Amino acid sequence: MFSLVYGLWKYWFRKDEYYVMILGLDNAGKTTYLEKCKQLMARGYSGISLDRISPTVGMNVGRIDVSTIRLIFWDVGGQQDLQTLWEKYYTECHAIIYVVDSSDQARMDESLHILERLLGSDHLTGIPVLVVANKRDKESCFPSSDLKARLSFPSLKNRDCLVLEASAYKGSGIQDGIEWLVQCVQLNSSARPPHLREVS
Ligand code: G3D
Ligand code: MG
Repeated sequence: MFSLVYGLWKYWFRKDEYYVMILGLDNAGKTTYLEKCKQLMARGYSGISLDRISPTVGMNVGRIDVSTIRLIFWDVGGQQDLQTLWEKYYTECHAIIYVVDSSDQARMDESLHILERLLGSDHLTGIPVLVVANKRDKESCFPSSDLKARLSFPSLKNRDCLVLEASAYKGSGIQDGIEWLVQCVQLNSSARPPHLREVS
């Protein structure tokens, strides 16, 4: 009897874990985005001042519970020498958040080229991608319609993709994106099943 009740308890309280990579060029706002996500959506997390975030060396990990599922975020540094690390995580990840600095027209080509190349990986076939047009609070932004118009490359076909304007700094456009992502990873779970985290 005890083992039956214990088994049910574990079943009810287990969480499906999905891994989400936060990628993009250095300075796009990835770490600020992750920090703001946690501040807005992680229960009991008070957070740090966004002005204290320094360039990422290696990787930051964050965690958010949304109803019965847990999202584990990997914010991997975007500097050129760190981009080679990204592919080590492709086989494990369930979704990608790709952050673009929409106030940096000069690096838009470079950013989109990298997005196209990474989505061309066989290990990421069908994986949903949320493209975050970040820093919308800045006056010097290019319109996100420019970005959308350029997102027509073949590796974006046959996957869920959403372009969303956001300001990681102000916190706008963050929750909508995460809620969309939650739906996508669940819909895609037969192709890429979650990891099950049992309560011990
Ligand atoms: P990264 O992790 O992609 O390398 P960071 O980027 O999160 O470290 O952010 C790089 C810089 O962009 C930081 O400024 C950060 O405050 C700023 N930033 C991030 N998101 C936004 C945003 O939505 N709006 C504005 N205005 N700035 C943002 P510093 O000055 O510390 O380099
Ligand atoms: Mg960073």
